Amino acid sequence: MPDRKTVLTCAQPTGQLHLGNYFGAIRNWANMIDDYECFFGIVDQHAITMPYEPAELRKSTYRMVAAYVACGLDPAKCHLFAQSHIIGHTELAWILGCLCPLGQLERMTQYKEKSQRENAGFVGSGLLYYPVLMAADILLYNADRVPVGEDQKQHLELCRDLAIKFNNTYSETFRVPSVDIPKTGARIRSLQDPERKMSKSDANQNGCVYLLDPPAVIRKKFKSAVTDSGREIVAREDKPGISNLLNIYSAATGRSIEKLEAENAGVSYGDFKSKVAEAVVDLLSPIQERFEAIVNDKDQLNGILAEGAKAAQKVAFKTLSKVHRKVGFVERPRI
Ligand code: ATP
Ligand code: LTN
Repeated sequence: MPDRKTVLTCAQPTGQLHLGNYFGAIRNWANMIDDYECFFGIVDQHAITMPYEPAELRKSTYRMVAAYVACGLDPAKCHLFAQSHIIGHTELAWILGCLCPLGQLERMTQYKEKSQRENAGFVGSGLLYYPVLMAADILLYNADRVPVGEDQKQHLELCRDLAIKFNNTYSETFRVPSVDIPKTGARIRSLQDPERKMSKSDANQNGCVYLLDPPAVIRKKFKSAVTDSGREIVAREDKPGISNLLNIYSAATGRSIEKLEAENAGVSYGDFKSKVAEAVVDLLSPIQERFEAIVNDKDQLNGILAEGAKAAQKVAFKTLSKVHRKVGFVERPRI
């Protein structure tokens, strides 16, 4: 279908996916694969901007492909690719970087945070250049929609600035992507501290439910979830714990919060937490089964990445040769 609009989004192959990632991002992406030409990049080149273990990166990349497929990103309907497989991301980043004011990169929140967090005192230039590479990821595919979380807003704005600057400096080349931050979509909070978002970097790991947690661990985490004073099961501002549990219950079952409130009137907090845990176990079981069935099948995972790379490279080469022409590079010889 050539006239379908393009969706592109990427994630770093670091850490394990959790319920927040699933409800807030991956499940929404899975809902787009029938209507859009979707490219989902696993950005391994971004992942080396912070200290890391090569063997771990390789393993995480494969696990991420397996997890995405298990979560419904059907490789027959979308393109899953590894950033490092595609010629064009770093090439375009170089060109965009030559248009990007240094000061704008130095002012990026993520750069400031991560460069200060770096305890060894070493800050690689890649960390500063990260947002330019991200702009290249997006512009290379002329994406119509780039679904990202709120934390990526500043990076997306830089991408827009660079697209506009390129178009003005040379001539109309890039589609300027809109900032596409879903307002809806469950914002899942930590089970231990519902004032904060569920996050893999949470100091209290009991607050974070991973997609691959065994049922016993999921039940334990929900059992120890903090609730609020009182006994009512209602979503209300002064009841952040119960509101979060209702939110998770609703996201896991597809039933509305109102319906769940009505159904659970009079149920004790303890029993309610067990019900939510069971709903999450039921939701995650088939995902975990699909993950286990594929994660050790290297041939299949490599095949998925090869298919993704083929589709992505086709688009990338097209954009890259156009960009090379516009900036005045001479025609590439056939070699
Ligand atoms: P970190 O633990 O380092 O903060 P993270 O767990 O927030 O990372 P990211 O890799 O930054 O995960 O996010 C991947 C995607 O998941 C983003 O689109 C982000 O908006 C979404 N996401 C992350 N946490 C939540 C959450 N608690 N609720 C809803 N969406 C979330
Ligand atoms: N910086 C993003 C990951 C990312 C991305 C992208 C997202 C890299 N390139 C292009 C969307 C489009 C993050 O850390 N979540």
